[in-house]
Amino acid sequence: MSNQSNEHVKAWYPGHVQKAKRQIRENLKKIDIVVIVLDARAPVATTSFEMKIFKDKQRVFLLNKTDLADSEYNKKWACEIAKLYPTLLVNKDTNRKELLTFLKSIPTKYANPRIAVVGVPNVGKSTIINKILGRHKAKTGAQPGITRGVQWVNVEGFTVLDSPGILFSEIFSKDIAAKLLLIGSLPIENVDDEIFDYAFKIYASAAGVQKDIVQFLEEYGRSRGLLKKGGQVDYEKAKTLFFKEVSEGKHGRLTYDTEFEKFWEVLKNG
Ligand SMILES: Nc1nc2c(ncn2[C@@H]2O[C@H](COP(=O)(O)OP(=O)(O)OP(=O)(O)O)[C@@H](O)[C@H]2O)c(=O)[nH]1
Ligand SMILES: [Mg+2]
Repeated sequence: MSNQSNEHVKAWYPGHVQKAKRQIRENLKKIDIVVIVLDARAPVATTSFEMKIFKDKQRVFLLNKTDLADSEYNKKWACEIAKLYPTLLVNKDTNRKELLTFLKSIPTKYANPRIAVVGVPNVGKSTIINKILGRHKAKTGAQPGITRGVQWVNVEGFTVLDSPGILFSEIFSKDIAAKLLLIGSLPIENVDDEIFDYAFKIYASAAGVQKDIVQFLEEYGRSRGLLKKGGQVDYEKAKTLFFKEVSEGKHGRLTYDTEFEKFWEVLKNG
């Protein structure tokens, strides 16, 4: 297959995801600061979306789900991205004060900057927005939305868009698709076996697993009792459960993207 293809990824994202992508475009003019949420396990794959729409905005990065990624790589990635952009390592347990202090430190010419949180599916955007909003939950005291269903909320010196911009690439490489699968950003039912095999290799290499996917799922399926009537392993069930568990960090803290130059390349070309 070509390196720029989604032929192995079917169906594509559902309507609400398409809608969120549209909303961010409609609100673009109003946004001063774009908070781009990446998954710390795959900072390159999660940067793979149309970044150029934000080219004249102040961009900052949150490397989220650090609890699921390799701690040494977390530090390395934060240092790398911080060379050009304000960057913070976060996870679901990061306290609100730390997050707000970071947001307040962002250079901006606006007195009350308008902030939007964006990223590919499932990187933790809603969790982060809720943390920023704190008790200022959407609706109470909110200004009317620019777009129906979207509201700007005043929070301690910022105006925050209360729903995330979901972005995704229309076209991406097999490598990126596999990594998005490993972190739970691409629905399992949407990818074909070639991506599963490729994703397993990436996982195995990061985790130091020597087996191939067939051997591995055979043992895994048996150990979980995922068997068919005749007693053979139910390969489909084993595969689905295994990749779900990997994406939830149940098979170790692993970082799949380890090449810094690729990040800058994707950012430049996106
Ligand atoms: N382990 C871990 N899980 C997290 C973290 N942040 C979010 N999650 C979990 O990841 C899942 C997705 O989080 P959301 O905040 O809904 O992510 P989202 O980007 O808004 O997802 P979409 O709206 O579907 O695009 C949820 O199950 C969260 O509980 C984190 O830092 N660590
Ligand atoms: Mg969400």
